[in-house]
Formats: sequence, structure tokens, C-alpha cells
Amino acid sequence: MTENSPKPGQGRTARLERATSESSVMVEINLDGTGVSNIDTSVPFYDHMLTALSKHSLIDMNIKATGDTHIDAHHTVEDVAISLGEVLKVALGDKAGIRRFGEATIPLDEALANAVVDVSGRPYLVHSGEPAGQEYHLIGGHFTGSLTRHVFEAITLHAQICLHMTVIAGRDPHHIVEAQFKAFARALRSAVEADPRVTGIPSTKGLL
Ligand SMILES: [Mn+2]
Repeated sequence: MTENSPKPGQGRTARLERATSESSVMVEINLDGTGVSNIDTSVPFYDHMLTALSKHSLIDMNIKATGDTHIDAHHTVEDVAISLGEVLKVALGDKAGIRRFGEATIPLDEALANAVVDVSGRPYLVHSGEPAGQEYHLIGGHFTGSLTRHVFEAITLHAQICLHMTVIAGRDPHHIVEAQFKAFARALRSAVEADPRVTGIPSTKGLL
């Protein structure tokens, strides 16, 4: 990013078009938005999760994807997550003036998820606590439970952030996924927003 890139709170945006033999993805975001989204990935449950991510992170998201969902939703879901990670990295720029860390514990009825984010510049995911068998549930008839971790892997890897996601409680497979997306949203919101007391890059290394 150039030194002319927007400061936190002033409209940090990024846009990406990514096409492979398996999917075609367009993602644009504004980190300094109000949680307005227009999302059509052709995977309905994933649209629901990404809409929640936008709403509760206050990151505006415009996402359009098509892919080989006649084979499986897997490629399209993963490629959107890769693209979302990429635009997060670009929109964050040099990360000057951000809080850097964010944490949230969010319930959805019986489900409870805790997310801790560090915009560290180093990709790392620690994901635990889903009940046995969650990865095999076919939510909405098309979203395999195993994809939840896969989405967070792709986002953290490509955004170069650290995420610890812990499912503390939950029984309903839909609730267990949605609580995680909402917890991630709120933790990410805190981590990427402006901290008025921070000047420059919030690292003793001087680089994130
Ligand atoms: Mn994969």
C-alpha cells in the first residue's frame, strides 16, 4: 500500500476479481462501513453467514460468486474465503492506527463461541470445541459442517491474521456455525477499527 492509503475510519476499501476453472469470484469491502452487504455466492447458507459477518463487523461487503456447485459447494465456499482474506489484507494497508486485537464471546441461543483476533501479519488459526460429528452435518442441504473451519483457515491465511476460535457450547449445527461467524465479526470489528490513542503501527517491531 502507498502512504496515501486511507487512515482507519476514513474508508479503507479493496476489490478483487478471482477466476479459476472452479469458480468466479468478485469481492469488494469497506472496512469503515456500516455493515451493508450484497452477497450472492450461490450457496444460500454461506450467504446467510457472510451477511451476518458483514452486519456484525460493520465491514461493508459486496460479494458475487459462481462456481461448480453442481459438484460440491466446497470450491466456491473456499474461493470466496480466499478472496475475502486477500481484500482484508489489502484494505488494512500498513495497519497504522488500528486496535490490532479484538475479542468477542457471542451466544446464539444454546450455542456460544469465543473469537480472539490479532491483526499480526502472521497467519494462524486455532479452532476447537465443535461437538463430535459437527463436520459431517449438511446444513441447509448444501453446506458441510467441515467447511466452517476451512473458511476460517482460508481467511486467516490470506488476510495474514491470527484467529483463535473456540466453540464453548452448542447443539444445533446451524447455531454452532452462526455463533462462530458472529463472534469472528465482532472480534474483527474491534481489531481493525481506529484506536484514537494509537499513532503509527501498533507493534514494537514497527511492522505488522
Ligand atoms: Mn479445500
